[in-house]
Amino acid sequence: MSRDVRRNRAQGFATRAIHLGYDPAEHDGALTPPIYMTSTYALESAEQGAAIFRGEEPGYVYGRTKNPTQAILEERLASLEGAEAGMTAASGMGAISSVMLTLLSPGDEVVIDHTLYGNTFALFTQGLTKLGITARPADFTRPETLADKISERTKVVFFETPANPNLRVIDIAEVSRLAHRVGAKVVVDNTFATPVLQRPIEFGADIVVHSGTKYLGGHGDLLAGIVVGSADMVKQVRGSGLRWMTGATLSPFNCFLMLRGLKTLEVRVERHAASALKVARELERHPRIASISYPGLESFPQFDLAQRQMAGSGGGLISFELDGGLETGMAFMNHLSLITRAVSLGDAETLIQHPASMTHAVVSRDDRLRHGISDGLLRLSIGLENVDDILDDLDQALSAL
Ligand code: 4LM
Repeated sequence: MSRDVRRNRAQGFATRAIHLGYDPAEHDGALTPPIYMTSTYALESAEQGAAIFRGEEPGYVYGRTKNPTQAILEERLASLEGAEAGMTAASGMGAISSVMLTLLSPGDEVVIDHTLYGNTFALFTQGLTKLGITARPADFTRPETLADKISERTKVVFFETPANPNLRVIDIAEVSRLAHRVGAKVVVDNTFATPVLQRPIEFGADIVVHSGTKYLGGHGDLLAGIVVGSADMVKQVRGSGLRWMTGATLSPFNCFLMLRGLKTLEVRVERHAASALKVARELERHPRIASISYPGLESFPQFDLAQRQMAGSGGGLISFELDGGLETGMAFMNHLSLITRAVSLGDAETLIQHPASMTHAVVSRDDRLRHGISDGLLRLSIGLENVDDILDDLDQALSAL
């Protein structure tokens, strides 16, 4: 197959997720991309090595910044997100911190949505503050309140949509418009929606990050992070953030696992979302459910925005609270048998976790309550099992209360 076919960005999402960036003819016909398990590269001559180091010749010199298995994955991910270029990292936190350490300097300000994955919130409010960078949390679901927070000192505006763990949805186009008025870079964490449902760059974002540990890997067997954006931006993040600030490189073996996961990303996400909608509708009807948040339910406060921004889908996650709050929630989790008590999400297995004591334990109780993360909130990541079995397990655990 010719190289051009392997670089055809006009092809459909699933086709690119399987083929883009790889030509078997360049690898002895191997159908699956080889894992280049090497830390360093033999240079043809001292002069050639120096030229590659200077950036005057293409080529590989050392595995912390570049590897051929990584390069296939990065090109594929960039295409799926509609970006010019991509970079992989050792974890979602490695990706986010590589970006922030590239873009920010002492004295700069970051405006962040107040609902973020717990450790991301900690990076901004406890980590980067040590370097003289100020984080200003705001409620991004009400963009009109952002005018007070965004100023000439704002270099980055960061949010997740849907947000972890309560699935609030943020208007990417509107927030990007406000941020760009002061020249701030808009960085969106697209972990929950995946590029199957939402491509933030199409709505005006500058950089998209992911925890590739979740849907992109999809099988609960790897940690990974992703950064995509303009070629120039990704070059900067690779050349400083990744190369000499974090060193958070993704191993070639995990690149192979993620390339394998990507082949089924579209069918998996469609199935996760179809099952999640069924489960959300059932839970919403149940008398023991005090509140439920699922972007695909008509009762979701930002239903119209979610439909518009997420290709008419609600995604694969549901958050809810039982009557009786925390105590009932804990008992319910312990009654489950098929559904696994575990943090993380986007795996084949349906997972349930308690944000206040698990993913968001690093956030103070005051902050959590202010951000709509109540003590009793539970987060369910709908897996790929038969949906009737997921429903049966939820039903028996609710009946046992
Ligand atoms: C969890 N999340 O929620 P690594 N961005 C988002 C995330 O949900 C996460 C990360 C970044 C969970 C982990 C235990 C929206 C993580 C961080 O875990 O560093 O790949 O990604 O259950």
